[in-house]
Amino acid sequence: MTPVDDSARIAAFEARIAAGETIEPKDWMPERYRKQLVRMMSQHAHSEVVGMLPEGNWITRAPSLRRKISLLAKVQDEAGHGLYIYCGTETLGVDRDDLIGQLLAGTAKYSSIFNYPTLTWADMGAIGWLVDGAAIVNQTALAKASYGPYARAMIRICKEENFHKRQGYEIMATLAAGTSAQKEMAQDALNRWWWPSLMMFGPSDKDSPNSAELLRWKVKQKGNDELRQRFINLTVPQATAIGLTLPDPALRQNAESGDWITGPIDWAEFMQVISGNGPMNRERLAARNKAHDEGAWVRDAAEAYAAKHAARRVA
Ligand code: FAQ
Repeated sequence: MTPVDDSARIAAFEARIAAGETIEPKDWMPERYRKQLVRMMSQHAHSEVVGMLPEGNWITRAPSLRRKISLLAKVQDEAGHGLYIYCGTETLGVDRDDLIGQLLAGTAKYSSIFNYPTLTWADMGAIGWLVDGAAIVNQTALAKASYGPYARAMIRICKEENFHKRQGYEIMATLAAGTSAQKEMAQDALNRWWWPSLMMFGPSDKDSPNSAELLRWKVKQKGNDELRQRFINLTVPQATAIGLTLPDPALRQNAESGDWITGPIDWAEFMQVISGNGPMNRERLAARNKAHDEGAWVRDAAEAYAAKHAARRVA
């Protein structure tokens, strides 16, 4: 078979991207663009779904009815985010079952952050404040991504993440203004979640194999380091405002740029976590597999219901 010459189509596609146009599912796109989107969007969807586990763990132990309702709503929102993004991924011609199969088999990536344990109630505050806070910084940029279904999903998701961040920050502020034991609990949670939150943005640009291509195709609007810096600059004054200290003796402000400069990030720890050896990787995958197995009857029932209705329509 003679290889197809796509150079004219690629040039037209890149001109559309350069002009700021949005690419839609039925538009022609280079296979590599499609693959990159499937990779990134499926990892993102998996992260939302696995991300329910660390917080789901505390729903039954929330300290009041109000806290329980907020946490329950937040965890349900994360399930919804997973669904939107899996649907978005299906517009690229992949089967959701295949993606979920990869997650359950441990061959797909999901965000490193969800492989850390939630040890105290203050961790619910730290996750909302820092993890959702980092997700908002990252996803506000993705809301302008060149692929329409992904960008549109991000707009709605960011609105919900804003509520998540506020409920987390409020938990932290309340604990930090409480008894000395409560303040200590909040500080301990911040100490454990700060560095993993910075790792959420991915490796430094110089070690990020996908960034250049994704930036060129305007899937990513900004590099990993720039988004991380934005998150740090937003978060340092928030910690100070509630009397907590970031666990970084090297943290200092650059007088010229105003940027807060952190000490070195432990990228060896990050590599361990994303290769399956973080503190909770095995537990998270086991929990997802258990939930999937226990939900088999729901999938069977939904299929039987759909088949019954399809048969009625034919009759
Ligand atoms: N964890 O070349 P890059 C949330 C991998 S949602 C694990 O820089 P890229 C909401 C990367 O995949 C959180 N792996 O990659 C919530 C690649 O591996 P591959 C999820 C990571 O794609 C809150 C390799 O390293 N958000 O939190 C990570 O250009 C609370 C090289 O990296 C998204 O997924 C990591 N942190 O940039 C839910 C946002 N970082 O695939 C519940 C969308 C990098 O080549 C509770 N994704 N890797 O084998 C993105 O913005 C990007 O994909 C990055 C990575 C920035 C994550």
